[in-house]
Amino acid sequence: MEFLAGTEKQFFDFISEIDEKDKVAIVSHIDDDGICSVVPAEKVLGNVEIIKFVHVGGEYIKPFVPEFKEKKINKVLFFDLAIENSMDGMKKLLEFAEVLVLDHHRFDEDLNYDKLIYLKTESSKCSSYASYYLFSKIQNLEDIDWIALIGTVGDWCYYENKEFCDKIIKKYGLDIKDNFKEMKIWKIADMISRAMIYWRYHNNEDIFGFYEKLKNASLKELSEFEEMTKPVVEEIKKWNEKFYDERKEFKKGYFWEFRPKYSVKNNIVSALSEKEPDKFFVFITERDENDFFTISSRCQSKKGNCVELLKCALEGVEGSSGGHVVAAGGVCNKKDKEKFKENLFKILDE
Ligand SMILES: [Mn+2]
Repeated sequence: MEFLAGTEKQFFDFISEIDEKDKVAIVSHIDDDGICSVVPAEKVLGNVEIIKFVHVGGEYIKPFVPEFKEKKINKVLFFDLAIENSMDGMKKLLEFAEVLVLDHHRFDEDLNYDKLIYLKTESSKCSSYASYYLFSKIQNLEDIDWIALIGTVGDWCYYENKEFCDKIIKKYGLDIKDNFKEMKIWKIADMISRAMIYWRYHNNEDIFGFYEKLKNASLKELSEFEEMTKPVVEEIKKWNEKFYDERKEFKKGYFWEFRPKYSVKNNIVSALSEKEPDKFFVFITERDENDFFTISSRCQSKKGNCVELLKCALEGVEGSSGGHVVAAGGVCNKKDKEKFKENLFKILDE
C-alpha cells in the first residue's frame, strides 16, 4: 500500500514499541469507516484504555486532552480523522503522548515530526482498509475481515479495492455484481450506517456501545441492527421527497437547508447526488443545542472539487472543512450563516 505521507515502517515501529507499561487510547471518526478501523487495532493491541469516536470540526481534539492526561495516556492512535483544524489540541496532546495518525482525507502538508507519526493513504484506501491491511501483517485477523469489508464498501471504496473485497465477499458466499449498489454487501453496509444513525440519536452521540455490538457480531447475524434502521429509513424517505420542493437551484448545483430528527444528511446527499453527478449538492443542518451548523457536499463525477468548494465558501467565517474531491464536509458558526451562504451561492452561480 502506498503512503502519501509517512511510511509503513513508521507504523510498525510505533506499534512494536508499545508494551504493558504504556497506556493506549484510540480516537476515531464517528462513522462506518471510523468504527471499522478500530476493530483490528483493538484486537492486536489488546489493552486499550480509552476508545473515543468523535465528530471532526474545529478544535475537536482539545476537549478530551485533560481526560487523557489525567488517565496518563501516553500513546494515541487516530483513525479516519484529519487533524489540521485541531492543531492546538494536538500540540497539547503531544506534550505527554506519542501520536500516530492513519487517515485518507485530503491534506496539504506532511505533518510528521518528532512524536507525531502522520500516515496518509490515498482517498480510496479508506482507514478501515488500511487498518486491517497493516494490523493483519502482525496477526491473522481473518475472523474480522468482514468488518474491514463493511468499512471499505460503506466508504464507497469498493471498486478501487475490488480484489480485496471480492475475496472476502466470496468467502461469505455473497453476490458480486457490476454495480456495487446492487450487491448484498452494500445493502448490509448501508443498513449498518442507518443503524448507527439510530443509535447516535438515542444515545446522545455516544457510539461506544454500538462499536462493541458490531465487534462481537457476525456477518450472518445482524438482525439486531436491522431492527434499529426502521425509523431512520422512514426519515430518509420523508426528506428525500421534500428536497425537490425546498432546494435552491444554481448553475452548478443545489443548496438545501433542512432539520431532520435523525442525522440522515449524509445518506440523503449521497443518494440524491448520484442522480446528477456533474452537479454540486450542498446540504446544511443544525441543532438548537449546537453553536455550529454542519455541511455536507457532493459532486460525484469529480467535475467540481468539494474540498475546494467548502474551503472557499468558509472564507472569512468561523468554520472548518475537509474530506475528498467527491465528498466533503464541514462546520460553520451559526452567526456566520448568511455570509457562508453568500460565499457559497456566488461560487455555485459562477
Ligand atoms: Mn473514511
